[in-house]
Amino acid sequence: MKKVLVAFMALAIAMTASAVFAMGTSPDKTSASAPTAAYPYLVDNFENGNITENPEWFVFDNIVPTVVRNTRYQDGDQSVLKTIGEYSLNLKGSTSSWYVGGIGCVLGIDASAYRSVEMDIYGSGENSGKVKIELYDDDNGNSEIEVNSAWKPTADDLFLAEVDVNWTGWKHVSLPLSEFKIEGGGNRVWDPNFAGGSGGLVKMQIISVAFTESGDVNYNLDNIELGN
Ligand SMILES: [Ca+2]
Ligand SMILES: [Ca+2]
Ligand SMILES: [Ca+2]
Ligand SMILES: [Ca+2]
Repeated sequence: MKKVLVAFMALAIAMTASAVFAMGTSPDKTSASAPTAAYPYLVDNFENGNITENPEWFVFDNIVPTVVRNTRYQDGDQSVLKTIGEYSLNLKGSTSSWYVGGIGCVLGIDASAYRSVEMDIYGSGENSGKVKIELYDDDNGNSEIEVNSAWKPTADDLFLAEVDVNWTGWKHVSLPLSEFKIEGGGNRVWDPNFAGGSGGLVKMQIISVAFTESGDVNYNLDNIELGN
């Protein structure tokens, strides 16, 4: 029995060592791709004026995403106003059953170094909407997220945070990953690296839900980033 335990511990140590080694040698291609970001990884600042490239966002259900000029959105935190550039993303939609719809993008990055999701949100008042941030961490090494009929991952982790947008104007929101809720059927550990053929942080989704069963959402997003 003792021998088995020792062998197991040796294996565990070897696995830990190889994981550390894999992390240490993984290429850091993320810092170069975010030249103007205040945080290490820029997902989107919408300055290219569209949601179809860098990154390409997919849209589902009843949310209407529109890249808009920020000249119409000047209220709120003045320090945020200095960072939003020319464009942001307006998300608008209606529902009769809470959920409106969402947007998402494929990332496929080793996100191990990041500790937070950062974004600027422009609220349109007390009932702007509930924003759900979803991060999908591949755990079965196939760079894909297999889901069940309730859209929950069956072999990978889903990390989830929510923000109630109940204000007017711009506000910076910082969401520590340590406070994200874990769902799905992965290993329940934030390990979005390329070990074992994993696709790392495979995708991000941003879902809109109304504050009332029958109602609208209306808010803007800008400078969506991963922070450390
Ligand atoms: Ca912008
Ligand atoms: Ca993983
Ligand atoms: Ca997977
Ligand atoms: Ca995981």
